Amino acid sequence: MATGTPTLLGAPYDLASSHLRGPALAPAAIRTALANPSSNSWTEDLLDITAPGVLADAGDLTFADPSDGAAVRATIEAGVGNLFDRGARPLVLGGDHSISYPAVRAAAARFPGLTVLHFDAHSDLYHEFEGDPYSHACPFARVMEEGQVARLIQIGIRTISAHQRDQIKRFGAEVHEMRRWQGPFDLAIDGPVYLSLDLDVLDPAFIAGISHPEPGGLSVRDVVSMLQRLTAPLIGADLVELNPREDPSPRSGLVAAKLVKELVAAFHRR
Ligand SMILES: [Mn+2]
Repeated sequence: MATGTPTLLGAPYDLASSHLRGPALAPAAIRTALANPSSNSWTEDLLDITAPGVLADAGDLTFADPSDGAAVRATIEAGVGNLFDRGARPLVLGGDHSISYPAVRAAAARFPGLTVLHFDAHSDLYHEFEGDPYSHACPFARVMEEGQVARLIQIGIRTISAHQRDQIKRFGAEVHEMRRWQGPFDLAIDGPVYLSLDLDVLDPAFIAGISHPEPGGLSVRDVVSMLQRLTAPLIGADLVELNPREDPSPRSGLVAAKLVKELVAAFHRR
């Protein structure tokens, strides 16, 4: 099941962002960072991501009319579904976090019993945000309403409101709040996993190029360690919310690229 080549797919879309534009620039910035000679192409457990069969790149999705959110979501769901149907394992580069709803839909339709493993400062479970049910603050509410996902596990959360607390209960989300963080741990997950990684799970000390910096977060090493301890079969993933406009240096892109590399390693572990 979880054997296809991890394959990058850019979703350069940020019109569902509630605060700042910029994540549409992220797929290009992450590819540039992956090729930056400041580092090499090896993961920490000695996988060369430029070797044949380790990581493919399907390029970026194109959105004929980015102002048509329904069409954008349909394009993402079809593009991710197409990769699954070709036997690949998509690694979607957002984009803002709204892209995860259509991406998870494509995954859940093909993998019964799917667990969504979600790293984020935010639960992204708003029923609607500023009138938009497809805002980047809402993707996991839409996912859970459809009942196609077995488990939603959230890690790094530190912005729960009363409404989101109610949504967490309503959907049975398993939330590992940042206030109780005691270091990286093993996750017991049976069955296929889709991993959604919002870069703002990181403490702003580690990354400037994000739209919603939330103090009190994880270190890069914490996230890398969680990825390295993941043994459940990964069938797909996304990495979202890099905002290159918020960091004129290459450093935030390099953080994203580091996490892409360790995600690729996690894909190959099973
Ligand atoms: Mn977030």
